[in-house]
Amino acid sequence: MAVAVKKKSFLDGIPDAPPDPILSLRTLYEEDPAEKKLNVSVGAYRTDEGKSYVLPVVKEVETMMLDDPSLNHEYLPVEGLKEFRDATAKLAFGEDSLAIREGRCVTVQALSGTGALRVGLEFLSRFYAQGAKVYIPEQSWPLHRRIPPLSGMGEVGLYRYFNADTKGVDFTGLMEDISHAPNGSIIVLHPCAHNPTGADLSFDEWKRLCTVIAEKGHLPFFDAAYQGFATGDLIRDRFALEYFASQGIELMLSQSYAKNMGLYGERTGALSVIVSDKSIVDRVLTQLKQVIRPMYSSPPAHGARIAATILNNPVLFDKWNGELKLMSGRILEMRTALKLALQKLQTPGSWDFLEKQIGMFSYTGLTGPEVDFIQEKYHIYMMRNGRISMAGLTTSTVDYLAGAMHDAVLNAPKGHL
Ligand code: KET
Repeated sequence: MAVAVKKKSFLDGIPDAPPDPILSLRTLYEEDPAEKKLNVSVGAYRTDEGKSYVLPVVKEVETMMLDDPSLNHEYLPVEGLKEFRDATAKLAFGEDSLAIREGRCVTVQALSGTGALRVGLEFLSRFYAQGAKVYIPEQSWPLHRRIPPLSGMGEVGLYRYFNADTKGVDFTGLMEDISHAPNGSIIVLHPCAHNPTGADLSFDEWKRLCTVIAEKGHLPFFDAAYQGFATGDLIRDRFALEYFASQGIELMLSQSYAKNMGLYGERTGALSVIVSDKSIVDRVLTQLKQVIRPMYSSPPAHGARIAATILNNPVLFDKWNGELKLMSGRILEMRTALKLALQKLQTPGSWDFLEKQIGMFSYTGLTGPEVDFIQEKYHIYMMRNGRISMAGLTTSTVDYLAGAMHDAVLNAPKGHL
């Protein structure tokens, strides 16, 4: 017999949590009974048939793994799979990276990019100068704003990033803000395929930024979620990482294999810390393990094994490169197709920028009311800041999206709310 309940639930006053600006759209899309609908919200690659995609090279490795008697389901160490940790640092900083050769780079496996950011920021909250602020671009992935306070780093500061007129990087504004931030601030940077704007710094701008960061004693924290997805070239896309590391600067890096290997749900990623002095490295590693162990104990093995196999085998690595070129190439085709479709409709505005933006997303400039209008009338789901995942678009859906955008630009309520 149940005991008599005398009081209300201790959760009685629990408020509703605000919906996630990206992930909630998937639920809305799935629940939408409309026959014609489209989801271009989350940054996940789809084939031209609109299907999610397992990279052939990943499938090949998984097939090999099935028959590999040496594999088991034991725990990985707290810091993750050694073969993966070593290879992922080289992918980011280069095979010949001085920092790696000098033993100044510490890498731990993490729960994909998000987990790496979280572990990295918790680590900084314990050991970085008290009161230092984390700066993120004014336009950024929403979790960049949320993770630092939850990790004990306080509210973030913002630096200017995007020029809405040129649809490119506001490099003057960015440099001003980074040089006015208090010395020793933590600067979150997207090394390529900036999310959501698709606007990246040029190589020359990265070099100039590196000089200012060094002069100010800032700590750059790179978030690399799209290596290989910006240009299709893993080496070109790591320019900023390789360059900063080569300048002897201390830095942090989160890496994700969600997009570039399509390992979204396998939570495959890494956190690296480059320090100036080799003698600190062991202590950094033990303290990173102290952050990880009570958080989730140890990372998942499957994705790390796949990534390690691909990264360490030249034949598989080449196949992966080819597949990255195909994926990023399809995204480029969608950019051109959307631009042409809008131009054909004579939608007001210039749409050339769609081709200039880089990576998975287009930052269309559509306003909140225009996005709402499109969602309501056309059942097309995109982020309310006007971000579209180009990877979610297909040859057969481009015209539908262009038509909806055209209608919205002409007929949606004006304003920015
Ligand atoms: N950093 C950036 C810049 C990023 O866009 C994402 C994911 C991540 C990190 C984290 O990815 P992870 O799956 O933890 O490795 N962005 C897409 C998905 C998401 O929001 O979770 C997105 O912007 O749609």
